[in-house]
Amino acid sequence: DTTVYINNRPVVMEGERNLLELIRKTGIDLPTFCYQSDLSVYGSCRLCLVEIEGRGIVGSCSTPPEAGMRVHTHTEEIRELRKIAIELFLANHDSNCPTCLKSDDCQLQNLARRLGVDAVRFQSVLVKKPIDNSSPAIIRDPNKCVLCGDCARMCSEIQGIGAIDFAHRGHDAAVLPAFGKKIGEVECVNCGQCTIVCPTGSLCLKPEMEEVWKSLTDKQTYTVAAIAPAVRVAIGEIFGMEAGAVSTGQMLAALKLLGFDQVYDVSFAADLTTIEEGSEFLERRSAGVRLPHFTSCCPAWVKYVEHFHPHLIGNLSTCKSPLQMFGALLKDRLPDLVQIPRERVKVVSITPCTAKKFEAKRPEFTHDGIPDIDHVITTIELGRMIKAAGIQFNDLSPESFDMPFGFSTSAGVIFGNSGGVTEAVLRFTMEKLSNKPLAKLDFVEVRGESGIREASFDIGGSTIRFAIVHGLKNAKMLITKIAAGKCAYDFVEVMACPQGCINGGGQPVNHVYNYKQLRTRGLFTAGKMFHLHKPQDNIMVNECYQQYLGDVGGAKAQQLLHTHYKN
Ligand code: HC1
Ligand code: SF4
Repeated sequence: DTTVYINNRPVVMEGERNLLELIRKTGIDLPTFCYQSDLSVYGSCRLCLVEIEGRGIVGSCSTPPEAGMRVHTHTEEIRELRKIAIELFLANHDSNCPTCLKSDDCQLQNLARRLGVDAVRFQSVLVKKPIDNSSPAIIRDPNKCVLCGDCARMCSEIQGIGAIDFAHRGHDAAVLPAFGKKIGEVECVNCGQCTIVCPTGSLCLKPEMEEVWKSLTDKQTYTVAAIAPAVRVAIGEIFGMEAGAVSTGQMLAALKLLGFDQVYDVSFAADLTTIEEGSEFLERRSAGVRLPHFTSCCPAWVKYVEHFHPHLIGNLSTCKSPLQMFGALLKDRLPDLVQIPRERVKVVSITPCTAKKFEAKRPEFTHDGIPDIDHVITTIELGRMIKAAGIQFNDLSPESFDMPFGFSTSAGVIFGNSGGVTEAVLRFTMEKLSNKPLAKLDFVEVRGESGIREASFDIGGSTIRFAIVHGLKNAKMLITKIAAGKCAYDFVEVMACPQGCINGGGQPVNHVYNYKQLRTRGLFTAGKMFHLHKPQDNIMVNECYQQYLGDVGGAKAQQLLHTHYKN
C-alpha cells in the first residue's frame, strides 16, 4: 500500500522524500523558513510541524512518509506552536519593516500575517549588532537573521564556497563569515544567491538606486541605460506577471518615463563578445594554447578562479564581459555621436546580477578615475524605481531600444541562460570553420538543466569538445576531473548562478517551483522575435567594426574590449 492520510484524505506516495513534499502535493503550502528543495534538509525552524496519529508532533521536512500514516496539518496545538515560533523570531528581530529592503518579499512578515500573529507575547531580547556593509554587492544585517541556515547551505552546497556559516551556540548562535571577518573580507564571490534564499532582510543586495536617481534628475548628465539580457524575462514578475513573461517593450517605456536619455541592449555587446571571444577561441585552438578556454563573462566565476584556482587565470578568455565591453565602448564612442563631453555621460547597467556591482568597481574597468559603468542596479531595484515613480507598468504601451546600440540578434539575448554563450559561440565558430552558411541555428545539444553538460561537434575532420557548467560547486567538480585527466574540453562555459543569469541574485524572488525553466523559455521566446540569429549577422556590430573598431581582435578592440586578470 502507498497511501498516506493527510487531514483524513487519502494521498498516494510517488517517491516524495519527506512528508512536507507529500503535503505540498495535496495543495497545502506548509510554512517553513529552512526548507529549500535544492538544499539539504536542516529542520531548524519548526514551522512545518504536523501531528502523526500515534507518534505526536514532528517536523514534516525531516520525516519520510510511510504507508498508512495519518497526518494532521493544522490542529489547535500546531497552530499555537507555529504562532509561538513566529513570536519568538519577532522578539529577536529588528522589526523596522517599512524601511527594510526585503519588505516586499519577507517571509517572516508574510507568515506572521498568514498565521494570524497579531501581538508578540514575549519581551524583545534583541541585542543590536552592527550591520555589515563591507561588500560591494550585498548587505548583511545580523539583527534580522532567523538562523534557518539557508544562506550557508546555498553558499557551500551549491556554490562550494562556504563564505558564511554557523558560529557559537545557544543564544549566541549566529550565521557569520569565517574568523569574525566581514563579508567583504572573505572569499564571497558576490553571486547574491544567499540573498535569494534568505527569508528575511538579513541578507540583501546592496542598492544603488539613489545614485541613479541623482543622475536622472541632474540636467547636466546624459544618462544611458544598458539592459542585460535576462532582465526582460523577470521584471514583469514584480508587476504580477507570470515568471518568464517577456516584457521588454513595457520595460523600455518605463525607462524612458524614468528619464533615461538612451536605452540600449547589452545583447548588442553580447554579439560583439561572441565575435571577439569566438575568434580568440579559434586562435587558441589552432595554436593549441591556453586550453580549455574558459568563458569570463560571469564576474562571480572570475573572482572564484582568482581565489581558488589562480593557475587557471590564463585560461580565462581575455574578453571583458559584454557589460564591461559595452561600458568601455559607450564611454569612448557616445560622446562623439551625441556631442556631449565624456564626463557628462553616465552609463547605468541594469542587470539580474549582484556581482556586476563588484565587477564595475574593479580597477581594470576604470580609466582616468572614471568607471566605464557608473552604476549598477538590479531587476529588483529597477522595479522599485518604477514603483516609486508611480509608473503603471502594466498599462504602458511598448517602446523599442534606441539605435545603434539597441540592435541585437537572438544569439545575444540567449546569453542570459546557462548554455547561451556556448550556443552563440557555436553559431559563430561553426559557420566560420565550415565557410558556408549554417545548416541549423539551434544547438539543442548544449541546452538543458543539468549542472554539468557536455557536447562535441565534428568539423573539418576534427572534434570540438564543449562543457557547460552552472553553480560553482559544479565548476569545482569539473576542474578537479579535468586536472585528474578524467575529461578534456576545448571550451568551457561557467555561470555561477544555477541556470545562469535568469536566476541571478538581483532577480525578484519567485516561489513558483519551475520559475527558472519559465524564465529560460521566455528568453528563447524573446529571441524568436528577432530578425537575425547569428552574431556575425548583427549589422550594427559590423558597422561598428567598419567605422570605428577596425579588425576583430585588432589594436582598438584589444584596448576597449579585452583585459587581463592578474593573480
Ligand atoms: Fe548576464 Fe552577460 S548574460 S553575464 O548573466 O554575459 O548580468 O542577463 O548582462 O555582461 O550579455 C548578467 C544577463 C549579462 C554580461 C551579457
Ligand atoms: Fe556565498 Fe554568493 Fe552569498 Fe557570497 S554572495 S556569501 S558567495 S552565496
